[in-house]
Amino acid sequence: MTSIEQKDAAPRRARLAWLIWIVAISGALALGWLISDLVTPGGGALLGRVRTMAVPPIGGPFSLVDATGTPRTDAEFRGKLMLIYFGYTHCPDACPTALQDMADALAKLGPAAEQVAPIFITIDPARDTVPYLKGYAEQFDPRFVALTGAPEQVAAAAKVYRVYFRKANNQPDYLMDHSSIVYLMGRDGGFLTHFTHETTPEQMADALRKYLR
Ligand SMILES: [Cu+2]
Repeated sequence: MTSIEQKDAAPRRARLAWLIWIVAISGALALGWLISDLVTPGGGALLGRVRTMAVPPIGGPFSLVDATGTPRTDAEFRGKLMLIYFGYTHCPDACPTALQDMADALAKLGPAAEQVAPIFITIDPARDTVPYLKGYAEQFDPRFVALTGAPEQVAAAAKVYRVYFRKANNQPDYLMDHSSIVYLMGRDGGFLTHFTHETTPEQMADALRKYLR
């Protein structure tokens, strides 16, 4: 060790001690802030901000075509609850089950079901053209609005609902891999809750009743 390095050692130790001190103080302040935020009635502003950042909104605009060939957008459903499912008509299992559950839930609501718009959006527009779509969702409930569109329109709708879909293979009678979630959207179009295959029609109806007038 040279004499110059020895001279530097003492100030360096002092700087290090100072740095540790600053880090410790900052950490304590941050922890105090977080704790005071957490004990704030209603959850705390910081926690709310973190939650908002972690969960971007589900849903948004779509511009599609129904089974009669009429253009339809999300905007026309304002004032109603939207019960939305993305699937495809050739689906052997998940889609028929989900659509039947939705229909059964609506049936349990009786006349109040008119406040709910059940919507089926295909993620297989290549096969689910307007004429093909006609009659499919109606089998489950005649109130179903079945929607298709150009591949880009369908992809855009699926994207805002964060629905994953992909061709499972390249056979002529291919299957689609897709997320299978029933979304309940509010009268303002905002996300309220979602249902999975674990949800029974009774549970779905109970959840819907909370938002009925
Ligand atoms: Cu399916």
